Amino acid sequence: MTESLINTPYVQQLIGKVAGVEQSGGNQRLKQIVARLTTDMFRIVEDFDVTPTEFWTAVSYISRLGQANEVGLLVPGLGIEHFLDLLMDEKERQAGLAGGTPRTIEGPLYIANAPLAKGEARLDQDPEQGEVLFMQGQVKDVDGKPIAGAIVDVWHANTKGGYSHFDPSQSAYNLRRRIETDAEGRYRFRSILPSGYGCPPDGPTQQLLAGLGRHGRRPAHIHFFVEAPGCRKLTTQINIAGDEYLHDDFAFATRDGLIPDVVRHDDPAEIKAHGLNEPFV
Ligand code: MBD
Ligand code: FE
Repeated sequence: MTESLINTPYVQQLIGKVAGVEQSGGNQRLKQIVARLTTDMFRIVEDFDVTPTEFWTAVSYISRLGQANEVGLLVPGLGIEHFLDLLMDEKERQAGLAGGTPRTIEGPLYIANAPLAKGEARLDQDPEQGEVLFMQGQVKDVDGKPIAGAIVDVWHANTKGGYSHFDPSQSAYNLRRRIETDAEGRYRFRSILPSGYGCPPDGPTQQLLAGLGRHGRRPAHIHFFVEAPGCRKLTTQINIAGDEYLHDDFAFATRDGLIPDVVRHDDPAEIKAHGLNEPFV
């Protein structure tokens, strides 16, 4: 086994130059991270004896990932978003701030500024037939006190697993709303039951996953941000029980406490009695 080139004075100096270590300008933290990143990249090339062909294949892959706007899609597939959640859980635990609804990843498909409603909303605005879904809940602080005026920002896919603003067949903000909780901290919405998401089959994310022998599927889920003045922001999701990918999510977002019971009603009159029957205008 030959000595690593990385430890030679010349390569150490090279890494320092790459990261601007001796330059007075710039950002110290950025320099530290770039130096580490450079070292780790050099290490991979050396340890795996990466050939120039392999190297340029990787460069081309990263370019295509960006061109396809799939960087934010590969990231959860590599488990990094979930790992950030684990780190934040641990930090909160150490600070004595644990408790409440578990967090889970945001993903790449959030759009800000969805229509704002008070207390309740209907999310489905396109003429799509789907199983009618009602969800209701109460926003409480970690001591169990209801929070009036909290914002529940909810977004989810349609019955084909597509999200408005990314799927051109849907109208703007379809299946996306912000709901302000009422005096008792309650919110309620009507929508359609989403289907699971699948990575674009011809895209670079799916290509890498296939190379790992993995699929790019997510179980049916609904995303939430919950925010209130003076409180930490909660980013979470619920999963729809019964989905075949419930515990086999390519983005690793399924967590205990985020799989509510889904109660099915067959009688249309009973569904109608839940209200929110007016189509969105
Ligand atoms: C999604 O709908 C999603 O929530 C994540 C995390 C990744 C891809 C699609
Ligand atoms: Fe999603």
